[in-house]
Amino acid sequence: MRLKEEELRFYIPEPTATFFQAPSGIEEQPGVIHIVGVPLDDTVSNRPGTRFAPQTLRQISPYIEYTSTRGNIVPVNKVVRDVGDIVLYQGDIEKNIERISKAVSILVKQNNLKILFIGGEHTITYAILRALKKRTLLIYFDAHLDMRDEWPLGQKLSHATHVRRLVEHEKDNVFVINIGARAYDTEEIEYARTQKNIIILTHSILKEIPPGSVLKIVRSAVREFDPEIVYLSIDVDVLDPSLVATSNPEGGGFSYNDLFTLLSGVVNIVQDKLSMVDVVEYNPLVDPCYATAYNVLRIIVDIIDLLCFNSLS
Ligand SMILES: [Mn+2]
Repeated sequence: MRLKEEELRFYIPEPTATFFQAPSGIEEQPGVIHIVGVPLDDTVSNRPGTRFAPQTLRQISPYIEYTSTRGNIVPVNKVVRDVGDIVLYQGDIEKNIERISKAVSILVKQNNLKILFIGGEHTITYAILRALKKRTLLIYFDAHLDMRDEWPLGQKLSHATHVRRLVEHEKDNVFVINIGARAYDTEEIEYARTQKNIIILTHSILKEIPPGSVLKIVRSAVREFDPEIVYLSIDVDVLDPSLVATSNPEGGGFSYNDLFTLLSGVVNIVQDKLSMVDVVEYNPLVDPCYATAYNVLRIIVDIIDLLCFNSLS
């Protein structure tokens, strides 16, 4: 690897086990997806435990079949490299945001590196995007808007406020699309509706319009905003709580098929500019017998398939 390995390894030590038992490290080949665990769990207001997600998913990952929802068998050894988990200082959110941003800025010195981040709580998205310093379109699947001004009251930066902080900080340099929100309060939805660089496609809107119309909205936002990069974030609580255990579950969510239809459509639209994705908020501590980890791993296999299959065929 051309990166300064020593500099990177201060933040991300070599993993002892790897996702899908794929090789560790960094490989600058087109089509290779680098997995980075970000076990941030500092501001979770309901049920803590997301910090254990990267390790748990890594341990279970060799036992699944790598067949994607599209029916492709993903050659994980060829297309996946596990970089490891960013070491964080439990309980120190400011310091941890800084450490995540620093690790990401070292990684992105390498042009066009494709990275799949595994959270951790959703606040990792804020830390990662702050490091990119590019005109960015953020598309996030989430049961929540994460646009409160403070949550809990008095706390400015948390899993429930990070998208608002991002918009405030990056201003015209960021455009945000939420897909699937079904749990929000008056203050945050009013905020979202009054910002020119935010589109919200709530769960109730999605019930009224077909997936093709949703994708049309995404396509025209991409055309009008013309981002340098697109960043995709999947908060797994967009799925119904019967399908995945999370820190902040909300009833009445997406089926896997609902998610996959929109996810694959979005990736298809933004593919050229998409090099980073995160999957956040899975919580193994509320997942007895790891019954729902397999749905999170399916999301991960599907993303790898969607991101790299074109370059393999
Ligand atoms: Mn979220």
